Amino acid sequence: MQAVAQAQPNIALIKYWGKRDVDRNLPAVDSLSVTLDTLWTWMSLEFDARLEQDTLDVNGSEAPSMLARVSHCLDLVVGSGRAFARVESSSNFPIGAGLASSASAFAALVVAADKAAGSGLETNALARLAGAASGSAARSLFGGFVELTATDENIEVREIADSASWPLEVIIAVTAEGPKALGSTEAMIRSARTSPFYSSWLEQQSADLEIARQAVRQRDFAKLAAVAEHNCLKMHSVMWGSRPPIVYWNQATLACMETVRALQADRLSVFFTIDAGPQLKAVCLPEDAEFVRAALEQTAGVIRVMRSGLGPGARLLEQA
Ligand code: 2P0
Repeated sequence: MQAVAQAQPNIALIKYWGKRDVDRNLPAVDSLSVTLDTLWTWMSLEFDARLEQDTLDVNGSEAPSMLARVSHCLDLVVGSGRAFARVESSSNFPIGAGLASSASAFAALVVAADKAAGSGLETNALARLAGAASGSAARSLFGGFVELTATDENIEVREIADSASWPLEVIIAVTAEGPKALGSTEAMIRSARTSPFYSSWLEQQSADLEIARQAVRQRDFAKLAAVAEHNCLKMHSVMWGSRPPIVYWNQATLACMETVRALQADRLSVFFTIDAGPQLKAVCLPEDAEFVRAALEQTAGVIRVMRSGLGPGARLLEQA
């Protein structure tokens, strides 16, 4: 009745933005991501018949605002007639700030719940349950390069290349540490309702995804860089065109983009991507990673940088 799991966040190179079914949280578009290794969330879970309700601790403090989402996810994995659970999570990176903390949290949660309840679900079934809680969490069930495809019925998630087969590095420039003002779910719904660019976003996604898939297959860094930056800026254009506008960037985000442009002019193999928050993620080849890290660290407004390789999907941890 007890289990501990670990999962890492993932960074989308071809982005998920928009929902085809808000109630079931089914993405409107397919996406492609890389799973990280040095950033993690640990999730410890125990079902206990003596509890009168679920309890949730995040990094050592009670987190009542997130409890309903966690309880709903447990109902989906185990069934609503389950015993209540004591859930404790800890992460070694900021939560709610555009660093995909919900992805690693819900991926770890479904793995721990499945084990503690003895459900024995397959990875794709767990990915679907994690995705119902947070769309991007489905991708953190898998490692390396991960593709998520969505239909009106469901999602399919698969690893298209493992982390060792193309060991890219990701440098994360943290430019603000507080939680973001507008959550992704609300922002996606607003984009779909009000952005004049939303329909073209939907139309072009499969073409972007095909180019990215080929780039991964061919280990073609320049090709991946071009399509990933294009897809990222297109997603943010959809947000900027929404009413009221959704702008997650700050001055330091733009300064980091200029740093990446300067590194590219110096022929380093690096590109940027930015999610629903002000942090910039630079993806690069391992031989350039230290230069990229140092340049971003020296960029005006950067609070700190984190460096990660690519890693495995969510998994159980041995218990002490
Ligand atoms: C992604 N993002 O593909 C995109 C790019 C942010 C920008 O998935 O509404 O927490 O809970 O399904 O997964 C962040 O949103 O959204 C996200 P919900 P989620 O990584």
